[in-house]
Amino acid sequence: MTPPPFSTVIRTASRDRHTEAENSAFMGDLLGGRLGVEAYARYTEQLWFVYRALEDGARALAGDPVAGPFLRPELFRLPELERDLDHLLGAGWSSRAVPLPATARYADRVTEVAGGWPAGYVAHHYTRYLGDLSGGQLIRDIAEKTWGFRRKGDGVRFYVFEAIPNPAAFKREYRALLDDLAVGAEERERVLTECATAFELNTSVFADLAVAVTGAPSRPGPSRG
Ligand code: 1FH
Repeated sequence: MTPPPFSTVIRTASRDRHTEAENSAFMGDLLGGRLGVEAYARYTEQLWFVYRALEDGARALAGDPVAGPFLRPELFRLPELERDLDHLLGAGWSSRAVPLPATARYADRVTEVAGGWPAGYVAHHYTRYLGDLSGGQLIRDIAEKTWGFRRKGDGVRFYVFEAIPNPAAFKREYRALLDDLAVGAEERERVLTECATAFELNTSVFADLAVAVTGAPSRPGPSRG
């Protein structure tokens, strides 16, 4: 029996934690239109810390045999996030931006693996960028309708991959890179664990955001199966 390709293994292994993140109360409230644009701005600000770590890490890993093939410039989000934040928070936002505790832990972990464990970095890269290319499009659609951003304009540029005209084809190529990840079986297991950590860190950021934005701890979200 041929084992399933690693892209399938990683996807299956992440499924439950994906549902958990998707059902976080903060995201439900945000996308259900129950929170104001300040909450969306705060969320976007937190993403900036995460992508700064991811993309500073990418620079450090260029040419690495394991992580190098994943570092496609068309994925980089930092310039788009910065334009969105100029719009959402006004000029000078970067001197006022503060990472929530979970965001700081998340960014620190990304920086740590970027500096010492390329395959671990790939786990974080996959969790964010493949997610952005998938569910991110739904988030953009709702954000445009809820807070009136211009279609694909300032405020939602983070979700627009101008240099990826065909996300489905891009994701296929990306999964092929995962299948060929240049590490052995034991390290692949550790990559799965790091992926779970990446999802948990995202869920923790949402929990911190719930407190920061609504003052109330995150209650369990509605189960959507
Ligand atoms: Fe997602 N995601 N995701 N997602 N997602 C899909 C695939 C991935 C949402 C929908 C989808 C997050 C959030 C949300 C990943 C990571 C993350 C797909 C495509 C859909 C429809 C499934 C398919 O191809 O069959 C929605 C809706 C979300 C918010 C409400 C967050 C938690 C990301 C992690 C950081 C990844 C890695 C994939 C690719 C799987 C694969 O291997 O194909 C989300 C939740 C965003 C809460 C913000 C807040």
